[in-house]
Amino acid sequence: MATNRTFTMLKPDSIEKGNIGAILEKINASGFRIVAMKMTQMTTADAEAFYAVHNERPFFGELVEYMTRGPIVAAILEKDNAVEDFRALIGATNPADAAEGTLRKLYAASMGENAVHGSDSDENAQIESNFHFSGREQF
Ligand code: FUP
Repeated sequence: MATNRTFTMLKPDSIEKGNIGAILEKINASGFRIVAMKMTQMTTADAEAFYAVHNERPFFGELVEYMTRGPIVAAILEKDNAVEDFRALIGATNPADAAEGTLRKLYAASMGENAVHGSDSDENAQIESNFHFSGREQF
């Protein structure tokens, strides 16, 4: 059964370009409620663990370097059908393939620096939320 929560990160390029406000506005305007949010910086070990599923891929080193080079904004979002609807809002992994109006079409420079993360399943939404929000921060 689909849950009503997903997890997102505004990636370092979004923070560097000053796009936090614009992206959060789109997220809110699309009907998502922010239930937890923080700015943080991932360590190399954090990024390697978060993206462990990709650790055999040729782009893994660049992905870890990118995700650790500056702060990110991590958030838990709530909406009916959150995972699927948020994936639709962010658009394809490669911004060149992303639909008009999607966050990656609007704000991402390339597949390697694609502005926003969105969980791809309810199970991963829970795992990723727990990864970034634990203890007193658990919502
Ligand atoms: P997505 O679910 O759309 O964020 O994409 P993936 O989980 O497949 O990939 C995670 C991240 O790895 C992407 F955001 C960008 C990076 N990546 C590449 O740099 N090259 C690729 O070929 C695939 C992914």
